Order: sequence, then structure tokens, then C-alpha cells
Amino acid sequence: MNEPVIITCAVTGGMTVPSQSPFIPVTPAEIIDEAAAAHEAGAAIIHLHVRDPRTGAPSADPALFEEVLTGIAERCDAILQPTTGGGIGMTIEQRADVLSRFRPEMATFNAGSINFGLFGILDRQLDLADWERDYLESSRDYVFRNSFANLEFMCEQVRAAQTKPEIEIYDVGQINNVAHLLDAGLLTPPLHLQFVLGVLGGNTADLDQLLHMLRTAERRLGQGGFTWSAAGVGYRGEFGLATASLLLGGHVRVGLEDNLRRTPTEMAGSNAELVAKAVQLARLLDRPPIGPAEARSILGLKGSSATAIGAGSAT
Ligand code: KMH
Ligand code: ZN
Repeated sequence: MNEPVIITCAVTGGMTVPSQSPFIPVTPAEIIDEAAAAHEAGAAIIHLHVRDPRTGAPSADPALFEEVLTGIAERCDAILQPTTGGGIGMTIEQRADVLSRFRPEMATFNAGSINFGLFGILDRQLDLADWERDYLESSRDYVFRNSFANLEFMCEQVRAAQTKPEIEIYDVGQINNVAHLLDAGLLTPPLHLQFVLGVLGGNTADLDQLLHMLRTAERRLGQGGFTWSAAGVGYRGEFGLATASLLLGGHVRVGLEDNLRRTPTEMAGSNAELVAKAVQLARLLDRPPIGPAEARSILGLKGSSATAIGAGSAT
């Protein structure tokens, strides 16, 4: 088991609020710098959200995506993977907009509806802005909606954009949704799965949960019928699942979107710090991290020149 490993860095996200850490990149320039540094540290894929540069609130603004995607593409040849998950309150059309506008090589594809409870952050005695408090509290009555109609719409959008979906799976039952979409010819194999564990509303970030989801995917989607990665929420989740995934032959996702700590007691000062830790783990476990070119070959991606990033596409 010394297969190369693809490291993804999720640099800012839409689950956290800036008051949780001064190191969460907010403005386009901060996100671009963080992404370039994360790539330099060993991340082949950069998973991207954007935020209102004034407040730090999650945003779906195509102009912000244009600035961030173009800015990173000018700095490195990392595989750019914008979110279609967005943030609380965004419509499915807003979420999918990045696909038709930028025709990215990859984008996330959320495989089912779940509760997405972020309100626990309110118990952490943080000095929150009003919008942050409201945003976190709103998650108490929020369902991250991905109905079958939404999934069919998203399948059509990724197909039309010739984008490889990274299928985000939060709960083992969503694997059946994926099998249904595959059987219906709405998803094209080979699939790339991201087991996202530790969201309040989905499976917990534990080894037995990862194994259960992996074995279920092998049964329902065919052993070897997919590549996969694991993303854990929180410090223990992120590096516990990274270690497990490295041992099980999967790929790894780290970054401030999912975890703000470099150690149990120390905040991560940057995304690059988290990527560097993942690189160390990978090397210790004889899974050499690879760059974007090899990752494209493993994932069957179309290449950055086949995207509409940097083509003034947000006009
Ligand atoms: N923040 C992760 C828990 C997406 O952006 O589409 C979920 C995620 C999915 O990254
Ligand atoms: Zn995300």
C-alpha cells in the first residue's frame, strides 16, 4: 500500500464564522493567498467557497467566485473545486451557478438532504457579530435540502458543464441515493466520493462510521467502482479520518473549512499548516502526496484549459 495520495485543501467554507478564528480567509485576496500557499504545501485540489469581503458571511456572488478562481489560476495549476453546497439560505440555482459560469474541472455534489446543525458554536463563549449569531442560530431550523429533484437538476448541471462531481456523502443512506442516480444514468462512473463525517446531522467522524460507509459504498457501487476521500469535521475528525483514509487507500481532505486546530490545543495559523501536517502523515504511512497533473490522471479530469475560469465568465 504505497499508492499516491491526493490531498485536498478546503480553505474557508461556509460552516464557520470569522469570529471563530482570525486565520479564516475572508476576502478574495486572502482566499487566493491561502489557496496558493496550501498548494505549495502539497494540496493538489483546492476546495473553494467565497465570503462577503466586508462581513465574512458566506456568499454565492459569482463576481467573488470569478475573482477567486481567476486569481488562484494565475498563481498555480491546482485543481479548483468550487462548492455547490454554498451556505445556509442559498437556493439550488444559486448553488449551481458556478457550474455553468466557470465549467470547473471539479465541483462538490451533495448527495442528499441533512440537518446541518451549527448552533453548537453558540455555546463557545465567542464574541460574535450579530449576523454570525443569527446565522448559527438559523441552522437550528435549517435543512440542507438536496431532494431527488434537486439531485437530478445538479446531475444535469454537472453533465452540461463537463465537471467531475466530488460526491459529498454525510450519511450512509446517501450512498443509496448515489446508486439510484448511477442506475438511472444520471451520474457517470467512475465516481469520486468524499465521505464528510462529523457534521451535526450526519454520521460522526469515527473510524467505524467511515468503515461502514466505505463497505456500504463498495457493496452498492461496486468495489473499485469509485475513488474516495475522507473529510472530518473538527481536529479529531480531520486528522483521525486522514490517518484512517491513508491506511485504507483513500485520499485526504484538510483545511480551515472543516477544522481550525493544528493540535488539540493550538489554533492552525493557516491552511498550509494543516496541509503540511497531512503531508507528514502521508509520508509516514508511505502514501506519497501527488500534484495536480497526476491527480488529474487518476480522477480523469479535463484539464484547466477546458474550464471557463478566467474567461470573463461572470459578466
Ligand atoms: N463543509 C463541509 C462539511 C460543499 O462545500 O459542497 C461540506 C462541504 C460540501 O464542503
Ligand atoms: Zn465546502
